[in-house]
Amino acid sequence: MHKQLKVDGMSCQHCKMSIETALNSITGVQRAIAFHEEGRVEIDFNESQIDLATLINTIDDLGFEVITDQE
Ligand SMILES: [Cu+2]
Repeated sequence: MHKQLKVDGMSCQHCKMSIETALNSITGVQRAIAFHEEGRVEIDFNESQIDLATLINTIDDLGFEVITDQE
């Protein structure tokens, strides 16, 4: 499944890397890319291994805010 999330609070390359590192270390995440200048995170993941709420919580726990869940 592919999801695009709007994420507030990413200000630099470090923010981008911390989100990408955290998401890509989760079992079931195939690929996560953060675009800090656009405030956007793209995630490809296997729904049978991980759910979207967990991925959103992971981003929130890093101190960023997920604004919308675009279907
Ligand atoms: Cu930063």
